[in-house]
Amino acid sequence: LCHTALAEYTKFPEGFTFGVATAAHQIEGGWNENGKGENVWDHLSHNRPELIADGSSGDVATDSYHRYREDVEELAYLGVDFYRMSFSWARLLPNGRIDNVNADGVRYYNELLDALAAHNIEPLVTLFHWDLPQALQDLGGWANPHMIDYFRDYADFCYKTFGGKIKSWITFNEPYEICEDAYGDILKAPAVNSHGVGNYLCSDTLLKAHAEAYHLYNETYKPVQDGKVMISINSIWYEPKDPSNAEQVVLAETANQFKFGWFAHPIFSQQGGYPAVMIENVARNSAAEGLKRSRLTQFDEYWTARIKGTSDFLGINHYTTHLVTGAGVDPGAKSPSWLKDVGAVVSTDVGTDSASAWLRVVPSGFANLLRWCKRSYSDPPIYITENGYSDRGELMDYKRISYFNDYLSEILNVINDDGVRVLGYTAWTLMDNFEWRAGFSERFGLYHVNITDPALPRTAKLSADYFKQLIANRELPKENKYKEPAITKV
Ligand code: GBH
Repeated sequence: LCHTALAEYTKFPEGFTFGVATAAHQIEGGWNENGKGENVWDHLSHNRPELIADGSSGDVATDSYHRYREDVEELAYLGVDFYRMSFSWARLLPNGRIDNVNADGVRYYNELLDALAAHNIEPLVTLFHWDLPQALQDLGGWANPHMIDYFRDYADFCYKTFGGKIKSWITFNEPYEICEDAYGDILKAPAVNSHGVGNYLCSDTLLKAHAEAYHLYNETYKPVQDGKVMISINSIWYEPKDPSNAEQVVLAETANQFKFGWFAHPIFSQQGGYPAVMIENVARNSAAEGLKRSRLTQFDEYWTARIKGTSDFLGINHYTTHLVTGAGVDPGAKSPSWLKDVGAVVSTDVGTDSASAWLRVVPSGFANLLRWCKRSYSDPPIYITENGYSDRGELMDYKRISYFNDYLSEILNVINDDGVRVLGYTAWTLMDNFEWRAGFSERFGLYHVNITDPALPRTAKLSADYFKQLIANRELPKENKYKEPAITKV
């Protein structure tokens, strides 16, 4: 696999937009300042610090609660069209409910949105990027169906309060990670670890909550505010280890239906509801376990219709590709579990590496994913809402640049060769930040942040320069002046 060949296409189409992303809990800090309530990540990092690689937390993070003006200066320097950010639910509504509004939270986001507007940077705001108010978690969080109402109320509050300044909304960031990693495992807060059960209770509630927030905007706010609402779904794209092995080909498709299709199929497919193979596998395993009902609740007619079509764009977060190596129960699968329900053995032994064990560099997988989305979901308009590479924070981050360049080149290939409608691209992330359970040990930023200096100074990496040029020219660099200098042997 050679990814350094000169790109066939270099120019981005007219109207294609570029941005960078962050998430509130990863950058804001100020975790208990001026009325903010505790969220599930505050709770996890304070009560189970052993679960965070470097024992760190989001207490201070990159201190964007105080330093947001610096962030906006960096965004202006990069020349981005838009900034993808998220609201901290517990900063706005400390107990999660609308009977207790934190005025300081409203002030903070208004100032940030005004600073963006002053630089002509469009906000793209995510309502939920994983930081659930702990008060709602105490009631069961996303496993509690009443969350549909709490989320709709929160969305309503945000549309009403900030909707005049925001034209693009994302309801949920990465529903798979919310349900599987946080309820079906301990990889994300609140680390419920109800594998094979809590994960599916979560998806039932989350998809309904998403649909309600979408319909609310469409009916009540869109006529006045004229904006769009979407969801961002993460894909680990699965490919057969041996493409000539028919069983592996089928299983890779099954894995993609379980991973991306779990949330995309109910919203973007013609039929709606969960993918057939998911319904089948979970029902079969549930019966074998002696259960009376499938662990995966199906949507009835009302909800199938109500969830279908509730996203103006398909938001895709994409980082990596993994392999399916055969049938059976993956050695890492708990019982019961999502992975056991998939029924495939998976491997990360593909491409080149990064600082994150899960993140392998496989640009061709990105193109395959995008073509698959076009085929599976009737050619939806697509925004790439995250894409990025981790290292240990080097300033001369040649590998990040080559990752961006190769992945962007695949976007151009599918736009030009396959007519995939990719409308915009978002780099993850503006600056090194609190990388969840990895703490600050894995870094994805265009800007370096020195977390040992209390002033938390930000320094542009070489990739910031690359991204700035890319946006200014709307074109991949013809000659790669960002290539790592060859090491001369003496
Ligand atoms: C995104 O998740 C998030 O939206 C963003 O907040 C985050 O900072 C960024 O990517 C970089 O990670 O190693 O076994 O713990 C990407 C999806 C979810 C993929 C967690 C890797 C970790 C599995 N990621 N998963 S494990």
